[in-house]
Amino acid sequence: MLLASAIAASFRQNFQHEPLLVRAPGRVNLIGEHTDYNAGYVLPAAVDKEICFAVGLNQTDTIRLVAHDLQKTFSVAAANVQRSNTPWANYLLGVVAQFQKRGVDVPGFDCVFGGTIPMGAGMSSSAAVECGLAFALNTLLHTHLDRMTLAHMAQKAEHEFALVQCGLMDQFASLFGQDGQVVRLDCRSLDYEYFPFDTRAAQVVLCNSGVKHSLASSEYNTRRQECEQGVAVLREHYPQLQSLRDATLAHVQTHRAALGDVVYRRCRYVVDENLRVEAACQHLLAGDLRAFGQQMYASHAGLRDDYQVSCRELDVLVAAAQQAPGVFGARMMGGGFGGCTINLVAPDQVEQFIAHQTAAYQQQLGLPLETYTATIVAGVSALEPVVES
Ligand code: GAF
Repeated sequence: MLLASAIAASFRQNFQHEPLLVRAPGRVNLIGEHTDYNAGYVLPAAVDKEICFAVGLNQTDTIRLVAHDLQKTFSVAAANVQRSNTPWANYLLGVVAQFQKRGVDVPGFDCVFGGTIPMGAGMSSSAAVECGLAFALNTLLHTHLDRMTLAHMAQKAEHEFALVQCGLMDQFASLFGQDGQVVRLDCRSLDYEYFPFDTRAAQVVLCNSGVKHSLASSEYNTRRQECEQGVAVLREHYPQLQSLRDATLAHVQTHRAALGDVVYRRCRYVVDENLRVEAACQHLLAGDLRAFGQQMYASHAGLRDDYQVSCRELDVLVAAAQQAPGVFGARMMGGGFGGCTINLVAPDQVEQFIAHQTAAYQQQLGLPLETYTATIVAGVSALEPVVES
């Protein structure tokens, strides 16, 4: 509530009226990486690193935004919302544009936002920003859009204003998270299923490499194109194949030469990773965290060797985790090229694990390590008004 109080206070100070308060969580992903835009499976959860919003209509034609953490402001006429040169504002403007595209007349509003999701850590701070504002506007403008529609609008905002051709996972996780549950999403049918995650058996610990490579978004878009190339080649032989979700290992191996080495590897990774999500969910249901963890290590190897989105720092952290006490599994998480590793650790070994990882990172790369123990929480919600004392 401390964060919400600070954001509410900043709103009142800047704008002298009462806001709606909304919280939007970041996410972890246990397994199923780069599968969402291939119509495959993902297994994310919303976590207790959040962005808090204070938003209120201001009876003018102007949208006024305050990035609390950056101490920056931005304003624009509501009738003139377009992609700007201010990256942080684009996530919000992109959401406004989606409402406008649906024919909603968005009036002037004020918004202060800030939070605890580390930037560039692969925990989807951008999706939380998009989803939080989408939820707030949906409430204030009485547009009654359902959460799946809001998730798609937030994803489109990312495509059109941040220029990253992301899948739906991050926005879905931020909006559909449930306390203590991970959720498997079928990114084609949009069916989803919650699985209880027993924190007495394992804790989710994130190791932040502190690395954010500038090529992350360009390489992300390239991976997406490579997958599409793979689909185009395979479809010549299997006309019913819509996406890599429909491909089998036999398909990609049979047409390896036509795919070419790079695209072949990308396809192989996606096919394997979808199988791993299925297997991992069975292990989770059976309470077999060791077997679940083996799928995580295999996922990391695929991301490193076939999909080629890892980096030295992430590889060092995963290799160190394999030697650490009490670890069931570890892998890089999110788009790649930096950010966090996700680790499943026996609760009574978390302290030793963190000490082990910190020492290994320092010894091998001379770098400091930030770690977070994540709690799985509910998705985006409104908060009770914070009364000033
Ligand atoms: C990023 C994207 F935003 C997601 O849609 C997903 O593709 C992920 O990278 C990789 O699994 O977080």
